[in-house]
Amino acid sequence: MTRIPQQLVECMAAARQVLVVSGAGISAESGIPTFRDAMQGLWSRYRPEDLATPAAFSRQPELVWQWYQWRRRLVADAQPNRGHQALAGLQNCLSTMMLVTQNVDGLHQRAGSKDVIELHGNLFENRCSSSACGHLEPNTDLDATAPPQCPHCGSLMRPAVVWFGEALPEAALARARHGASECQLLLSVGTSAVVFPAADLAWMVKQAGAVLVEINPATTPLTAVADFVLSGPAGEILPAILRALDPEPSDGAHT
Ligand code: BV8
Ligand code: ZN
Repeated sequence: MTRIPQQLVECMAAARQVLVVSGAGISAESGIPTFRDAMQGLWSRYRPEDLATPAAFSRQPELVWQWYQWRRRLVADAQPNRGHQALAGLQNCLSTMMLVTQNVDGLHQRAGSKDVIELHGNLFENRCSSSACGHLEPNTDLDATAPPQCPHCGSLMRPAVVWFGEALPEAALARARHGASECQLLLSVGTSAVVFPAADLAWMVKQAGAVLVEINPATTPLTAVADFVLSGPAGEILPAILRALDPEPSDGAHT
C-alpha cells in the first residue's frame, strides 16, 4: 500500500489552487502505449516523432491517418484506469484543481474529470488541413484507411491534434500558464517532461516558489527539483493520495 507523506497531504489540503499536468504515462495502465514505449506491431518500425508532424502527413497522409486510426481504436477499446478516476475524485475534494493534459485520448473526460485543458488536442476530432478553412468535426469512422475530404473546401481532413513544430491552442496554453502562475502546488503525473512548451509549466511553478510533486515510476528532468517524488504507477499513487485527503468518501469514490 503506497504511503503518502503527511506533509504532502497537508500541502494539498491547504492549497487554494492545485494544478495537475498529466502525460501519456497516466494512460499506460489503460493499455495505451506512451511515446517512450516501443511502438507495437506494424508501427514498431516508426518513431512517433516522425509520424506526428505536418511534413509526415503531407508526404504520406494515408500512413499517418492509419496510425491515428490504430490509436483511436486502441483508445475506444480502453477504459479509464484508477489514476484517471482518482483525479476526477480529487477535483471534488480539493478547493480548486485545474487539470491540464498533454494526452489526446480523452480518458480523463471519460473518467468524469470536468473542464480538462487539452494542450495537444484530441484524437476524436478532425480538422481541415487547410488553415484558411479549419473546419472541425468529430471523427466518426474508425475504419477509414484514408483521411476524409473536408465537406467545406475539399482539402484533406487531419486529426485535430498538435503535431511537433505546430503551435499549441492559444486559449488552452494561456489558461494553463495562468494556472501555473496562480497555483500553490503542481502535480506532474506520467510525463517525461521533455516536450515543450507543456514542460515549461512545472519550471514556472518551481521558479514561483510553489510546491512541485512528481508521480512517475522513472526519473525525469523534474525529479531533481521536485519537492515530493512519488516513484510508482499513477494507478496506485493517485488513489492513495485521494484516500489520504478524503478518508470517508461520500460516494465510495476510492478504488
Ligand atoms: C512547438 C499530440 C513552436 C500528437 C504531442 C522549446 C520550446 C518550444 C518548443 C520546443 C522546445 N524544444 C523543442 C521544441 C519542439 C518540440 C519539442 O518539445 N520537442 C521535444 C521532443 C524536445 N515541441 C513542439 O514541437 C511543440 N510545438 O513548440 O511549436 C511553434 C510556436 C509558434 C508557432 C509555430 C510553432 C508541439 C509539441 C506537441 C507535440 N504533440 N502529442 C499525438 O499524440 O500524436 S506530444 C506527445 O509527446 C504526447 O502529447 C505526450 O504527452 C508527449 C510526450 O511523450 P511521452 O514521453 O510518451 O509521454 P510522456 O512525456 O507523457 O512520457 C511517458 C512518461 O510516463 C514516462 O516518463 C514514463 O516513465 C511514465 N510512465 C509510464 N508508466 C506510468 C508512467 N507514469 C505514471 N504511471 C505509470 N503507470
Ligand atoms: Zn476545409
